[in-house]
Amino acid sequence: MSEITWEPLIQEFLDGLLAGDYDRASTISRKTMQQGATPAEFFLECITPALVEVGNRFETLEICLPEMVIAAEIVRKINDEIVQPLLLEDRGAGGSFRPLGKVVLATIQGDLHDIGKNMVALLLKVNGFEVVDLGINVPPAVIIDRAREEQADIIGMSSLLTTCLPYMKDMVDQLKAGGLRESFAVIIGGAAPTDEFAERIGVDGVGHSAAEAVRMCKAIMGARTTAV
Ligand code: B1M
Repeated sequence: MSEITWEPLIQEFLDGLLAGDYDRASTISRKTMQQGATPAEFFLECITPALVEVGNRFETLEICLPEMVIAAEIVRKINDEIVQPLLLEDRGAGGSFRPLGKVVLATIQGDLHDIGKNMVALLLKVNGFEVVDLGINVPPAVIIDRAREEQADIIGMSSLLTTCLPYMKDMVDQLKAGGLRESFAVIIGGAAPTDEFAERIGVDGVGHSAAEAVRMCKAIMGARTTAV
């Protein structure tokens, strides 16, 4: 971990987001990584808390939906143009490698949030997984069909909206009804699902950060390899 003091940077980055100022926010991103923060660290320590604060201000009506939309758009651009290329560089020379496992990943039906899900996809790739990203607002049946088609090892679902949690349960119920529950490990994550919810619907894991998603997937594939 770098020796960076994050609080002032979060505040500056947040100010950039709330002012709709891409240049300001991207300059802070570049500068912080030049000072030694890794891209993953910057995402976790600066982007994520700034976005949480954007959400808090939306909830307390200090800002309106268009401001939240603009903040999210700036973060998407910074992720695509700065964070992701640097993270992929860290992956090394590339070339042929045998993936650790295949993950079919989606933001569940009804939910359009994808900043966190995209980071999960990226970190899984960086850590050697093949990821089939189905995008946002994906119905359970579509996830299952695709997981079968792709012969995936793991299904991952993300949700930030509590109103969409029933679709996660529905996905697991559909797997059970089709006799497919044992065919895939299922992990969930995002701000909405709690540990208690995960246990109740019977998934193999719940994660609250992209790093946890990677740990869960590695543990699942590790367990499978040892079991063979
Ligand atoms: Co929305 N939004 N939003 N929003 N939004 C939240 C989620 C909210 C908490 C804000 C608030 O009120 N405080 C609230 C949900 C309340 C609730 O359900 N309890 C909310 C709301 C209400 C809404 C709308 C309904 C607003 C409206 O229209 N009136 C609407 C819903 C649209 C829809 O989805 N149908 C809406 C819309 C939007 C925008 C489009 C403007 C934008 C999303 C843009 C986009 O994603 N492309 C947006 C944003 C940006 C947010 C906040 C501010 C930030 C979300 C984010 O990107 N966080 C959010 C506030 C908050 O989260 N506190 C909020 C950063 C991201 C890195 O974290 O996604 O949690 P997160 O991902 C983490 C971990 O959770 C984990 O790893 C990630 C990386 O570390 N993780 C997994 C995620 N998926 C995982 C999967 C795994 C494992 C780990 O395994 C498979």
